[in-house]
Amino acid sequence: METKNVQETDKILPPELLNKMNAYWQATNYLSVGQIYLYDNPLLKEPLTLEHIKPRLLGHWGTTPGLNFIYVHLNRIIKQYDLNMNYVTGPGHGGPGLVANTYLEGSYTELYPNITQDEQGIKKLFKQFSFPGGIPSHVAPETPGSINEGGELGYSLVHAFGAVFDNPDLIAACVVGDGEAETGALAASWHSNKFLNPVHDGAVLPILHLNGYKIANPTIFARIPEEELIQLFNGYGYKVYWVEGDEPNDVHQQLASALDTILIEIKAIQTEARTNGFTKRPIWPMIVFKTPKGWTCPKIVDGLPVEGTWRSHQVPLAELATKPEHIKILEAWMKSYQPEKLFDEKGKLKRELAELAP
Ligand SMILES: Cc1ncc(C[n+]2csc(CCOP(=O)(O)OP(=O)(O)O)c2C)c(N)n1
Repeated sequence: METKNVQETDKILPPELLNKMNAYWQATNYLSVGQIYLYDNPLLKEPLTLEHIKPRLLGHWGTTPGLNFIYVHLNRIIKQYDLNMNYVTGPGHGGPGLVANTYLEGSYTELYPNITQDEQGIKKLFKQFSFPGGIPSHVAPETPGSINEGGELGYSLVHAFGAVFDNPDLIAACVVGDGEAETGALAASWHSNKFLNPVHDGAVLPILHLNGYKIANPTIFARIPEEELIQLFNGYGYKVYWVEGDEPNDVHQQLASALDTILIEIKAIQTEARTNGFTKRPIWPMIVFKTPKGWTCPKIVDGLPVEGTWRSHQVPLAELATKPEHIKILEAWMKSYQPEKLFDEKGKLKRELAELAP
């Protein structure tokens, strides 16, 4: 069977880099939660109260920590290997994550100078999200670097292939939601690899985000046996790298290891075809990224599981106005990312973390 399990591979991230990448992920998660909920008190310097919270909550948390996790890893390989890479987001409803990343890397402030890299800027970043006169809850044209708007699921993979045709140096990393994968358009798009010529086209790296749920229902890919899923992708012409877990450091090592191996494989496919000619369609690598939906949000609220379930899809704590005890849960959730270790006293991302972005 064409699969490679990376769970037992060597730990390739040195401890210092691992810690920084995890902190960067926490910063993106902090800013994502803040965008969904906060109207004021952006760095939680005061105890959180209802006045600091938006009256109408709208956004999608569930997909966001996974998108953020992948983003920090792509940042590493772009920097380390000087790659020409773009990030295609199938779950475009994970808008807070993409906005958080473009803010932390500086492009947001470059385009919108009023959203400064300090506490005031973070406050505005939070307030504008899904707010009258502000920005949409999905990745949208106004998100820096965004080429097309999310909203209708199903077109990520075909766009990723379209981006690399006749673009030999580009790698399009494409996150596909397991719910999105059930749309007709996406289900057909796996076959786009049949049209890819490794001599004059670039490469697509599909990353199936297997977080188990589509809004309130389980996904088919999460309910069939793993072996069957791997065989399905083998049949589509892919070699599957399986990355799975809920312990961040372990998943960081797995994903880093998979990405390093995959880059070598892509390079080898391209070098072979570009040296000796395109004689046989290659088997391209892809990743299955199996992590909990809503990863790092409260595990249980009012006795019901939230992290790792469909309850985390949109706004995990949606009744803050009527349940004051939930405000404490939200505060503890946001503080679990330790914002004081991520941002300096003025609210700027610490330099050693900012250096991670390309
Ligand atoms: C074509 C289409 N059908 C339905 C929806 C409504 N919708 C928004 S998010 C979502 C679930 C997506 O699940 P998945 O792709 O697995 O993303 P994630 O679980 O990571 O949020 C659905 C069905 C949509 N946006 N587009």
